[in-house]
Amino acid sequence: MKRLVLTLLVCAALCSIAPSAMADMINFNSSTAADGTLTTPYSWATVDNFDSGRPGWTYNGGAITSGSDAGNYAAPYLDITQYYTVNSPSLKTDITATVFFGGAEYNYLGLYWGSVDAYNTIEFLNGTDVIATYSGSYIAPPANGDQSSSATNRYVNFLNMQDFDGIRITSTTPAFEFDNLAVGVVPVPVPGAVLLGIIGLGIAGRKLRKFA
Ligand SMILES: [Ca+2]
Ligand SMILES: [Ca+2]
Repeated sequence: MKRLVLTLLVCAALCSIAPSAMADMINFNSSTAADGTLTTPYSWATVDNFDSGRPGWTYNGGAITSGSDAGNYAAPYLDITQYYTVNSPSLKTDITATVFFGGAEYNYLGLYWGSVDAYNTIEFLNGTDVIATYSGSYIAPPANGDQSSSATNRYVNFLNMQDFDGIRITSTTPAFEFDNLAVGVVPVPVPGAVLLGIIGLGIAGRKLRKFA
């Protein structure tokens, strides 16, 4: 009985850790979309592929394009579909663009980030507050903008972020290109399932000790 009480206390402590208190996490996992591009591996995320069935978010400052134009924009590696570009002079885009996700708050963002450059930056916004900033050189050092390297053309996932409702994309030199922008809320484990798992481990441990 003492052991069960202890187990319940441990579970209560674990279950009380809010996702927002966890350190943010970045990974480069991806799946392949029907159009052949790298996209989010998470089925619970909503994706804008800049081609069809778009979610209707609010974009300002950049432009949708496809293909490449030297010195202005370059398609993410092997991406023959439409994507979004920021600071591409021939398209008259701004140095900075914003995306707002319809008023909802999320803690996950993913994007197929093409030709990552040291001068590319993503800021996570909540209203007018900047809650996190990541540079290209942090994500894919040395972030030299190589247009065909898998190191500088990768799907990037930001998980368990502080809640955000928009992002600001900056590229002080051409350009910041991305496709398959995704947002979502990271699912949290169901406390009951966690409790059952811990109790199950305890029972299994007792059985193993009996045979030891
Ligand atoms: Ca696309
Ligand atoms: Ca680039």
